[in-house]
Amino acid sequence: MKLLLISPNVEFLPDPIFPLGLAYIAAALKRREIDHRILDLCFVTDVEADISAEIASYRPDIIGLSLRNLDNVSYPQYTSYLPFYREVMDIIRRYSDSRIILGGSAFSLMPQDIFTYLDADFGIVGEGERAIITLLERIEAAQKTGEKLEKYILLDRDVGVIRKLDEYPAPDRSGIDNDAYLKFGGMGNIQTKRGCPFDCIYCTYPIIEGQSVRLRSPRHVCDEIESLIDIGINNVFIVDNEFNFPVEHAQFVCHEIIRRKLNIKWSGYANPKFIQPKLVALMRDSGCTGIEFGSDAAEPFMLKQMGKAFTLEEMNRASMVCHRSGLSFCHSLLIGGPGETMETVQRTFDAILAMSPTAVVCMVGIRVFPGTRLFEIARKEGSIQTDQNLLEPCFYLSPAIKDMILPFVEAFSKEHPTWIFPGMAININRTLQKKIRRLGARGPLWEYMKMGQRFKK
Ligand code: B12
Ligand code: SF4
Repeated sequence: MKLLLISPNVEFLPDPIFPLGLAYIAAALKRREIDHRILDLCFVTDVEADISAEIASYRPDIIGLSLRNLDNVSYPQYTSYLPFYREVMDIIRRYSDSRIILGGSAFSLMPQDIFTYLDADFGIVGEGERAIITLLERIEAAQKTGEKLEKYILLDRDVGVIRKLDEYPAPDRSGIDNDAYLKFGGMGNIQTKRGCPFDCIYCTYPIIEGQSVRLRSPRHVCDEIESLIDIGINNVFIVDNEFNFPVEHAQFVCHEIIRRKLNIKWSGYANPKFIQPKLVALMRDSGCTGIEFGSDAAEPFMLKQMGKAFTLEEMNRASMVCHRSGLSFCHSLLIGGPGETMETVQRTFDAILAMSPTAVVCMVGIRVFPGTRLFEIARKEGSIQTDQNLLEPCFYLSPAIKDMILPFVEAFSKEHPTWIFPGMAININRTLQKKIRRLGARGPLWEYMKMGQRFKK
């Protein structure tokens, strides 16, 4: 059986992102010696020509599509990627009668709706390494008996989550243009664990990866880093939901990087609650150039409303620890949650300014996803209907700030050039990104906000 894996993620902001999920699927197929190829559409100029050529030369039996993003979760400048995915599906159908499998984080968020919208044959919810093998075995068995397999979606609970991540191979990055991601995206990526046990009201990460934390051993993580260095990738984003939880795991990974003297620079997400001077020193010494706190707010009432497990004091302390150890840090904010007022916004902005971060990434309005507590709140308040199609843009924005927040942010941003507002294209756009990357700058763009300002001037 021949499988063509396609990555249709062509989003370039904040950076083009290496399709890590697809590389994990490729590794699982390779281990089973299943014939497969990868077609990454990110840097392709003529999508139809590339898809049709690949289908003509490879003649796949099955095509797998990795749907990473559903939309840009940004308000008011919202972009849905679904119409492009639909275009890709139409092109595939025009040139091939292969059956099509959907997977990826976007698919896992609203599987039934996306399955219907794209009219696929099969879908896999959740992590795909084990599930893809199960599905291919079923397809093969049906082919042998001549049974016609109906369209269906394989749920994560059908195959169970992978408890021991080390038992699965590291991502297979061959077949993907790693150099292009380093050049245009500034970094590669790596995962050291899966799952998040916290319960922030809007967050989809525990839905996608589950709530139980499953760790890779530092040995496996560092073996993978070594293989990245071998192919010239010397800067990575650690895609874990929160790198510094559990603290011991983070420490072990840093220790192993230091012990092996791996020449790698890295960045990732962190939780202010688990920031300790000893850990931050280890992070810095192992090559960390910057961390991004998923803070959302900086005001006691709103932190509670958003379901955050840390306090304003812990945010202040974490910021101080970063300053003292010379580590760049960024706070990302989500403005407009339940109960937000212009007073709470002002208090959050004032508190963040006092923490003096390297940069701030601020979203206004919160994309609502099914399965989250915010979805239930919005439904109870009547701001979304039970049968509403959530593939369409749907943002929660507290009624008390709805009419005032955008002009307020616009004015505020003029005085604060290191604050990025992606939903309003303030202090981030393709031109600025290209200029920064052209200088060979690696790592997340927010680390270069000061340089970006010089370009703007
Ligand atoms: C790290 C991260 C980032 C980093 C990436 C840094 C980097 N260099 O890698 C940054 C901050 C840059 C980022 C940016 C964005 N992100 Co982001 N990001 C994540 C995060 C936390 C992890 C993604 C990851 O790498 N996971 C690890 C890989 C291995 O998992 P995976 O891709 O899900 O793959 C598994 C399965 O899905 C499945 N699978 C994958 N492909 C396939 C294919 C087939 C055929 C099958 C069967 C299975 C399968 O198997 C894989 C292995 O188990 C996720 C949230 C999450 N926890 O998933 C959000 C997430 C993917 N991001 C999201 C979004 C929206 C964005 C942005 C659009 C936000 C913005 N406006 O800037 C941009 C888009 C950037 C781009 N060019 O694509 C959304 C996407 C869904 C949605 N809501 O649309 C997510 C899910 C978060 C959310 N808000 O819900 N992101
Ligand atoms: S925001 Fe961070 S801590 Fe909260 S649930 Fe999501 S991943 Fe977990």
